[in-house]
Amino acid sequence: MDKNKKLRISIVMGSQSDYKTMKKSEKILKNMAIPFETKIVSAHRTPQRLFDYATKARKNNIGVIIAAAGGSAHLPGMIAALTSIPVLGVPILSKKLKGLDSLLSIVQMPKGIPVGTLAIGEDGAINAALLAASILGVSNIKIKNKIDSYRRKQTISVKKKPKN
Ligand code: RP5
Repeated sequence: MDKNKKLRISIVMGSQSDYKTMKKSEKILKNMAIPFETKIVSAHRTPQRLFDYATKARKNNIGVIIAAAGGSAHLPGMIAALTSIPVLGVPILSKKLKGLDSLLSIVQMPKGIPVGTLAIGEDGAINAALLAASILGVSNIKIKNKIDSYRRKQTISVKKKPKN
């Protein structure tokens, strides 16, 4: 890692088909002008790409990894096994089991190699981006301020009474 360079967030997903969900992570980070990259890396279809990606992530100034996968979703856990950069897992809404398979695969990591797991689908993608930004915000005041501002706007947007 180059100490003079700002840390980026890496969004990685198992398939092109995950991108419609993971665009939601990108949107949050774009709106906050937080630097990120987006990649497709499949744990079972491109294992060598997975190894290269995870082992070079720190050198590539990645501060947090958002890893999305569906079905037997081993991508986040495999990345976490290869790097100590924090990994946030997003379970993709799968066709057959509605993402329950993805959720359980990601959340049930055995002790020793943690993966922070978010909600299934788009809510998870949005929250993963917000959480990744919050993590970088611990040591980056500009990012912390962006998160605070996002929350203030969200609070203001909630009406006191429901509309008819
Ligand atoms: C996983 O298999 C991917 O993360 C994706 O959610 C799921 C289905 O992949 P495709 O068949 O759409 O490529 O590896």
